[in-house]
Amino acid sequence: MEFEKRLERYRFLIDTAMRKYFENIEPFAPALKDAMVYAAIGGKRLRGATVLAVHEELGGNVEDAIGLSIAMEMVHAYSLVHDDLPCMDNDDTRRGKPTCHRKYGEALALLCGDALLTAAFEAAASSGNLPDSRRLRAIQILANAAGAAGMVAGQVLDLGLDGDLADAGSVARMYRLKTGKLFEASARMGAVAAGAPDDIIEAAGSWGLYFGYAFQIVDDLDDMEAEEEKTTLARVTSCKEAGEEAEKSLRASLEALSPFSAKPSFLESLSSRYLDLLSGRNLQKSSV
Ligand code: GRG
Repeated sequence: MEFEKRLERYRFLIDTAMRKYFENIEPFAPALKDAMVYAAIGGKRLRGATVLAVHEELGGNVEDAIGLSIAMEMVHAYSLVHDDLPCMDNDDTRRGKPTCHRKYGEALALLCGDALLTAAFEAAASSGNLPDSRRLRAIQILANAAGAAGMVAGQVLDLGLDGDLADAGSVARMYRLKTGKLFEASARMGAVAAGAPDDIIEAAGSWGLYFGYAFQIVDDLDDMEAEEEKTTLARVTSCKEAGEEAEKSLRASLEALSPFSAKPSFLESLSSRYLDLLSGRNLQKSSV
């Protein structure tokens, strides 16, 4: 199946499973439930789709990995809600609509992020017909990548709370933690859920880290004018060098797939799409 059709199918499966999860939340605090749906429904679903695609390409059944996939998207949604708060990036819009705190107020947005983060682990632990050992390993991967060894550490560095981002190396490290780690975890979780051998799990993770790093650079290049005060690789070096760095990383992501006997076509296509974006042949990010 071609890339667009697969991504559309994964998005549908993720949105359906996510809505089902939210329908079953006890109605103790309807405003919280509303905010969670508002924050978590939408987006490109690239991380959740990566979980499903890797799982499926390694012979797994998507139904068994859907809980892990929505867990990944809930963690991502929580990170966006908190990232947008006045104490962090103080953004007014997200996914083409007012940010969660603009719509629901700061306190409820903060709690919505907390609830999405915890919901993620409930979803990961509960659904699908996976052997417990695989599920447990996937949950460990998610927790590790989301927390102090991954995304949260990256956010601390990005906010300048632990030293300067004065050189390209420190910005690159921050990008890998903040954005790369969730893509790495997505690919690893899909492989773990499918019962893949360690070299394939590592190869999938390596693709994710290279891809996620490039994804962040491309996103920053897109937002250069909108986010004038942010420290980005392009500002520490130049747009040209940042673009070259993203291209190098995308090519490395493709090479990382060599241990797979049948190349995972979804991951290959995703890397290729971003190479196209960079080369200016297809500048519409929304088309990915
Ligand atoms: C608050 C703990 C905490 C972490 C926040 C990832 C992150 C860390 C913040 C996001 C800031 C941001 C906008 C970074 C640019 C790259 C990026 C991760 C964009 C958002 O991801 P997409 O484009 O979003 O996949 P959609 O809306 O499509 O899901």
